[in-house]
Amino acid sequence: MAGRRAHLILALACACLVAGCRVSSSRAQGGQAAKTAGQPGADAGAGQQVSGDAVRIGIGVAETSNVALLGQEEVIGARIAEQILNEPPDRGVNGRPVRLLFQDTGGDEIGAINSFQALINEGVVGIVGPTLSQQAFAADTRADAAGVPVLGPSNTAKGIPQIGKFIARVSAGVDVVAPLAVEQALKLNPAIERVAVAFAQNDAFSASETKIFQATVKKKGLDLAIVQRFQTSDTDFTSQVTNIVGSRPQLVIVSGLAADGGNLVRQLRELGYKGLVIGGNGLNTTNVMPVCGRFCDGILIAQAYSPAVDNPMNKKFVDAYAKQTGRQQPPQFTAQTFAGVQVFVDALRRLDKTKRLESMDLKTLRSALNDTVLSGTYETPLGTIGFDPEGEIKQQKFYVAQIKMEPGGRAGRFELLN
Ligand code: 1QQ
Repeated sequence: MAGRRAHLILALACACLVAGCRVSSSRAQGGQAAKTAGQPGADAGAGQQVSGDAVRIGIGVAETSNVALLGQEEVIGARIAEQILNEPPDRGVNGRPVRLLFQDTGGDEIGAINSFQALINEGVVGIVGPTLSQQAFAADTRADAAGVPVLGPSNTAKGIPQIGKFIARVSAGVDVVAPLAVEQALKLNPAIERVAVAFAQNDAFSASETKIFQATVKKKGLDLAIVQRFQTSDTDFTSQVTNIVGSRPQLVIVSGLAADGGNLVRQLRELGYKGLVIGGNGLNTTNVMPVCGRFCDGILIAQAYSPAVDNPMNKKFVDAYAKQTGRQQPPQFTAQTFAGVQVFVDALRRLDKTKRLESMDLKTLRSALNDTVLSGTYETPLGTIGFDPEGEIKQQKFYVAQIKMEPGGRAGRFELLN
């Protein structure tokens, strides 16, 4: 025991020398600090000892910018996970506390790259992030090159797990989720024949999701009447909604992010469109409600999470979410980010039982953690999940929700239809 303690003290001293002893910080040094610290290379973490103190996991999501409409829900999920996973009986990783380091990516690729770089330089064992696929295609390659495992909490575009060996996701891809919304729309209105589609052409997720929507429309034998493009920075959709209404659709499908997508739906309704609307994953937040107000009512959105999932971890998660926010139903992005942190912590617990964490240098630990993550099965708020060898999530159940706005159009909720 004394020998082990001496080993821990030595390990902690080494970690302090290398990492500047910033274990007590919950916010990594980003921006300029990350740039001057240099880009982590393939030998990142080599020879760097894992300290006997907290295990650090990085959270690199959009806390600011328009994308924070989505990213803020992820921060809440991560914080709830940190709290629950540090409780008895497991108290973090078999008694060693788990500490999350947050790094705001903002809404673009540069922000995501800098934030990932900062987290890697701070010595995190793995990263949950970024918010957008558009950011993941840029930042994940850096983490992969440095041998740092990444779990994408909300990266649903085609090709994310294939970025590299260290990249996996807890966010099911557009190919499995998006078609469910079309099927639900056809249940609500079997007379649908003509469909209009709009998508943000400057966003990787939206471009990927619309391909799936368009293929589904054709597969169902429907008429793809018109395809309209926009930018996530657009606020005026007059030309697109005029063209859409002119094509006389009975269903409009929007793939964009919350601000642009919400505005497009509002302008579409203002122009008099009365048919069904499907919103893609970028509209999958109650933060879209202040954007489209009463016009959000009725939007169909496929879901990778249901608050009704019946397992002990989801019950704890839903309770903690209600206590922290006063709201009853955690949103999908909150649940997925919780699941990302949980997967890392569950995998670390298993790994630590076969090979003590402090016996490995950081590079070895990151690599062993990646292998352990991919080989496990996890009871999460998303249900039972696992991964294929490429890091694609294996998840059993998906859902479709419809937005119900209150009469004043100020507040609303997602009502699950299945
Ligand atoms: C992606 C997404 C976003 C809309 C989630 C926030 O699914 O970028 O892949």
